[in-house]
Amino acid sequence: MTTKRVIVLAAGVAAWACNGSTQPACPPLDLLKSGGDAQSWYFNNPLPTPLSVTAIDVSGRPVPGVVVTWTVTSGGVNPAQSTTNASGVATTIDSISSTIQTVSASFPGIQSAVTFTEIGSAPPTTPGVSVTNTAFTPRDTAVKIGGTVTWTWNSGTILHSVTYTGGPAPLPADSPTQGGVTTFSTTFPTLGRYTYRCSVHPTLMTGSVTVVH
Ligand SMILES: [Cu+2]
Repeated sequence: MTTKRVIVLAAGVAAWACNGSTQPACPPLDLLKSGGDAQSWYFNNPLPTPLSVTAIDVSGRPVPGVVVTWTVTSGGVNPAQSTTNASGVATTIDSISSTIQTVSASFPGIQSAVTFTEIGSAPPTTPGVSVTNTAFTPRDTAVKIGGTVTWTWNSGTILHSVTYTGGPAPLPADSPTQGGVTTFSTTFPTLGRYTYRCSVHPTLMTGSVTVVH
């Protein structure tokens, strides 16, 4: 059988198999970004949100079973290939090792690859948090492992605390409930995300510290 006849036969089968609005979906035509684009995070740490794409056919229906290849300009993705699930979605975990990273997702025959752009930076080693009436600013802080976070009270005589509520065990020591011109510091030797709140204003004042590489 000639190559030309094989192609005609294959096209005919595909058209029959995916005709109309019922499943199965047609062969994949394109990828759509489903999540994880334009994140800012720290060098050599997995981005908080995995990168994900959805394979769609000519009618926009999700296509399962498509092997997606992820290509990075720096850093790395794990895995470098992933297969779309029953919802047509493939994901990968991404890490950055430069200021700007471009990740592309594609499969053989795709019209044009999808690209993600991520921003990397070095994590701070001594970040500060302001304690005011009634918020921690910034609410979410990142620190390099082994670094120290310092909270500075800017709340006059109104009392607040830094009271840990979650994170890798053992939790760090809490601050006193205090006001005036004062500070409190915690050094973080363990990777992970810690949550804390003010014991006086537990619903108004919450925060987190994420310890990264
Ligand atoms: Cu408070």
